Order: sequence, then C-alpha cells, then structure tokens
Amino acid sequence: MFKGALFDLDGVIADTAVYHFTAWRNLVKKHFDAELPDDLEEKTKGVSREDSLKVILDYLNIQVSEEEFAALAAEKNDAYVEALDDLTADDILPGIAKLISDFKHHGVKLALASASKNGPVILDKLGLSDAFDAIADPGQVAAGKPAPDIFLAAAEVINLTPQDCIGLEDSVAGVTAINDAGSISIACGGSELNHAHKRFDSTADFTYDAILKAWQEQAKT
Ligand code: B16
Ligand code: MG
Repeated sequence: MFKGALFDLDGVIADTAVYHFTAWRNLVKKHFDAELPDDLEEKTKGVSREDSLKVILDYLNIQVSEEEFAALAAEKNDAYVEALDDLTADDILPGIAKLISDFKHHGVKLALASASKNGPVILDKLGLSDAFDAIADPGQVAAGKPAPDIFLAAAEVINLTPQDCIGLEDSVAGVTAINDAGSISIACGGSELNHAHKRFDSTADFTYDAILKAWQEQAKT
C-alpha cells in the first residue's frame, strides 16, 4: 500500500492552467504583437515560469536582455495572480476534494509537488492548506520538471521514500518527473500522457479505489 500522495497543482487540484496560458498570451500580444498557438500550452504545462518564458521566446525567435526577461516574467506573474483573485473552493477539479478526504481517512500523507511558486496562495484560496501535510518549495530545487527534483523533495518533506508514494499529474513533463523520481505516476489527460503508469481521462476518474488498484497492479510487475 502506498503511504504518500504527491500532488501536482495546476491541472490536478484546480484548473488554473488556463489562467497561466491566458496570461502568457496577453503578455506576448502586448509586447510583441504576436499570437501563441494552442499546442504551445502543453509545452509550458508543469514547466517553471522562467522555463515557460524561454519556450515562448524560442518559439517567437525573440532574444531579450536579462532585465527584460525578468520584467516579462514578473509582469506575467502579476497578471496571473490577479486572475486568481476570485478562486474559491468551487474551483477544485471534479473528484479531488473526495479523493483528498479518502486519502486522509486511509492515513495517506499528502504533499504538494507543484512547479508553481503561487502554490501556497492557491491552496489557501481553495481552502485546502490544512489538508496538506507539507509543500515542497519549487524555489529550492535545482531543476524543474521534467527533472524529478520536486517529487523527490515532496516525498522527503513528508518523510517517505519516493517508492512509497504515488504522484498525480496532468503534464508530460510532470509524468516524466514522477517516473524518474521512482514513484508510481497517475495521470489525467490524453494519450500524450501514456508514459504514466496509469492514465485516466479526467480527475473525476481519480477515485481512491481506482488509484489503489493501479498501485496494486504496478506492485505485481
Ligand atoms: P508560477 P504545476 C506549473 O504548476 C504550471 O503548470 C506552469 O504552467 C507554470 O509555469 C508553473 O507552475 C510555474 O508557476 O509562475 O505560478 O510559479 O502544474 O506544476 O502545479
Ligand atoms: Mg499541472
């Protein structure tokens, strides 16, 4: 039986991914009068603010100074944080509140393994801060997703080995990070996440029983 659950935030606990990409789109429109294609969103999912900006500037083939880079990242974050203003517990994705309460009922420890530096604020707005035993700090890890660091840190802050944990993710980079950390990856999303140990279509399919079954199947292999 697994002892810990390492949660991604954007796209797993709340649908804040759309706010991230809208903020990037508006920034790029304002500063460079350019549009971002839909498929760039997946390349920024789970990826840190700075790495997301690099992906976007590479796509646009634009070079900026270090100062401009920092100013763009800060402006995007201000717009994103403003968009979070109205976030409430109603924005928790389907199935997640029940899953969290079932995990707690079964003594599973919970840690946040989000790339977002806004994680604590978002958990607070969703009324979930007390449900989590610990939050891994993305500002303290050497490398962002797809590197395993944030999931290794998340297991460590709840005093467990990654092998005793499952990781929940919605991004290609995040699933790779969980796998490389040595945890069992449980994903929600399309076939781009087929590298997960178990993939479901949506968070509504993330039930305690389904996840336990996925864990037991993996334990047999
Ligand atoms: P911030 P996750 C990630 O969160 C987002 O998916 C990604 O789009 C964002 O760039 C990253 O957090 C950093 O967020 O700018 O708020 O620090 O999916 O790992 O929970
Ligand atoms: Mg995510």
